[in-house]
Amino acid sequence: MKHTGIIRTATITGVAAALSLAAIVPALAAPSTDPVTTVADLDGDGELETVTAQLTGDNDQVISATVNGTFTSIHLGADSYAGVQAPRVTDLNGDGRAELIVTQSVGANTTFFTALHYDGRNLSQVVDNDSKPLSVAEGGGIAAHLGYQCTPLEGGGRTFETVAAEADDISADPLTYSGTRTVYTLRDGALTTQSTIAIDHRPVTDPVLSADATTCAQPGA
Ligand SMILES: [Ca+2]
Ligand SMILES: [Ca+2]
Repeated sequence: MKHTGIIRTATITGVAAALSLAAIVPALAAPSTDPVTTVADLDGDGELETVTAQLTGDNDQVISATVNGTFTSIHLGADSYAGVQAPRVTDLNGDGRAELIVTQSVGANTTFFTALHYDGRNLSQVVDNDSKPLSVAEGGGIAAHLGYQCTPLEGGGRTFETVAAEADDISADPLTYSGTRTVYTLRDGALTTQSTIAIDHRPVTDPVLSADATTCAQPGA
């Protein structure tokens, strides 16, 4: 009898394990649609606003905030499989008003982002030199070196810099990368290229490949 009792217990444990596995699998296939939040000073008045990101549909998210009592929101592409992440709170030009770096797609090695700015009334996408919404990549694994960084300007403000380089030979030791570092200034939500620096067979330790995203953080946010 005792022996049977042990088997029964083991079977029940096995069923419970199977059930909990079954509960995890659908959660991966359909990420939570619960909102995620962060805080940012969107209008630069010293008061933090709550910023919310929520998955609203197939590969669609809405980013929203209330600034001085006025609600603003914008729909952006999202990665339904990965779910939404709270936007990164940055100040890409150092003017005291936050820009939001928003995750749009998540790959095995590389994540793609776009950026939002607050124009005094609405959230809108930061655009590049060609008036196209900014898309910036981070990561790249070994085959590529991708990211962004901000650099303080003498006299105030910051430049926003993107790095996009590919490994010259992924079997080389040390690895070297070639590509481009692009230096931008941001004004009224539009980026202007200040310089384009060629990266030519440089090791990842070279400052020209530096891509420390934390340098773009909004102080105090
Ligand atoms: Ca504010
Ligand atoms: Ca700013």
